[in-house]
Amino acid sequence: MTPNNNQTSKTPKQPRVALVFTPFWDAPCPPIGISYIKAAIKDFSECKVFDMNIRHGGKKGSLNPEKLAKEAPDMFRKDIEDILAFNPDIVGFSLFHLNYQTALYIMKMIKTLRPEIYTVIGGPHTSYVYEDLMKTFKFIDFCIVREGEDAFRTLIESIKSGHSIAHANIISQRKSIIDILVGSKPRQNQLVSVYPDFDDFNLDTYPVKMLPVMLTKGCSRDCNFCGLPNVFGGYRCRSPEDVLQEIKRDIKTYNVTNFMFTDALINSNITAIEELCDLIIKEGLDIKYAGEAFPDISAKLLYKLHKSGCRFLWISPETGSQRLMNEVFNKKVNIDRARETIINTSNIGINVSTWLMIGAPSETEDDLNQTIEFARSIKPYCVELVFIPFYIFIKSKMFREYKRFNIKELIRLGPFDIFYDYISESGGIYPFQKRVQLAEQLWNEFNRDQAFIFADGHNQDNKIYSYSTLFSDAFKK
Ligand code: B12
Ligand code: SF4
Repeated sequence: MTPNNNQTSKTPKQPRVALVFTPFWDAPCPPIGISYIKAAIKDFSECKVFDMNIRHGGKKGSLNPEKLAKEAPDMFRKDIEDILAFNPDIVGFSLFHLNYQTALYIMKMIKTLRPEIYTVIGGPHTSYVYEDLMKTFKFIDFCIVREGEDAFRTLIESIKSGHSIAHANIISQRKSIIDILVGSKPRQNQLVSVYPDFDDFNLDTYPVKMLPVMLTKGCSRDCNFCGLPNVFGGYRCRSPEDVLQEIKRDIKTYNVTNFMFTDALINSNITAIEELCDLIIKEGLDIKYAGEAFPDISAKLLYKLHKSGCRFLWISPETGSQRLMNEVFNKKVNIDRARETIINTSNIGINVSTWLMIGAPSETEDDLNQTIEFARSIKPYCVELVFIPFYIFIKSKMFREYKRFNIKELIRLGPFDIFYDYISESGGIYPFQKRVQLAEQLWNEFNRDQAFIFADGHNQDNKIYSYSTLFSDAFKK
């Protein structure tokens, strides 16, 4: 391993790894992804997590690329100094749609100032667009796609030893170290889990004192508009007992009683979630938690969820049109059942946020009216109704097989974006900006005093969208 320039007298026995989460992300609590990565490598590295996002106030300062180029040097100088002061051998970045631009800027600066440091990218945005990122940015040494625990360990071993170790999730521009990367080694549901490590976060600085936790990984469904099944795949469910132990650890170690389940769907495995609720109730844990649920929840499960502390659920059928649901979305939701679920959930005392998509391919005025009608029928039962302009998500079934959905052409919204506009042979609302306007109009009609979720940073009234307040309100009850 090449020693750092300013390590004059001693070379550390362990590689020093900085894990960085950059702005601007509307994060109510610490990120779980890099916390898992830290847990996976801390036995053989000196690892420190830098949550720059919270330091810069989450989404508050959201920047477009032009503003970023102008303001970044001053804005991020101190962050870069802090990362370099840690004297890392490797710096890993967690890339999401909302923060990849700042990550690229900071990585480039680090590489310019200290070329010997290895730069690594991981996270969902990496997994979706790594081909473009690796082709374009030579300052990225390694890219880790999908789950990073095993792959990042392997990479550190390789860097340490200077030998190539094959792993299907690692992509390299440093061919001298790793040239052939083959063989898949997905992380399996293990009996003894490694719990995420939150030691480097000051939990009192987050909008809600809350920790993320998860029961399942990947998604059990296969919606046509979603990239997740194709990219992350490998749906697994942890043992409810293991999740309970992690929650108890969090209560004891971090003095936290609020949790956010980061599962794609908290109720994808009914037996497991019921068992977890039973365990929480039996242990008498006084916790409150939030999550995302498939829009079909039985009365029995709702009762258990509420009794065990669930106070907030995203429940999103995506549309009010059964035709769109069946022919285009394939989320396999019955709209009437979804309405009933939302009403029952609210009535039992769990806050509901529902997200609906506007302007899917082939969407007619009649479909749109059904979605608006659906929204009206559930409005009294939702703490917010979010209208999302429809886009084609990279690597989704709709993206890969677009002709099957009567789409003539896909138009990328930005160079490294995951979202595409489309030109359809059979209707839909075009172009994308029109869908944004429509979504904003509906948002303003239906919502409380919050800026539209798609507004870039502050809107003209200096308001900003933040779902953090939804949690703090929900957890009071
Ligand atoms: C919970 C969730 C939400 C919640 C809360 C998110 C939050 N801000 O905390 C809500 C519902 C609000 C939400 C909203 C949105 N979300 Co969301 N969400 C998720 C979900 C279901 C879980 C995320 C999670 O915590 N996963 C568990 C952790 C362990 O996984 P992970 O972070 O990916 O980390 C692993 C790997 O990525 C990798 N890794 C991560 N970082 C690093 C770093 C290094 C160095 C290495 C080596 C590896 C590595 O290893 C980790 C461990 O295995 C994911 C889907 C999913 N199942 O992952 C989507 C997901 C993150 N969301 C996504 C999107 C697009 C959105 C929205 C923009 C949707 C929209 N249309 O508006 C909004 C953004 C809203 C906002 N302002 O934040 C996309 C992101 C795609 C991208 N390119 O970034 C995802 C991946 C879903 C998808 N469709 O594929 N989301
Ligand atoms: S949209 Fe949600 S339920 Fe459908 S595949 Fe994606 S993560 Fe799963």
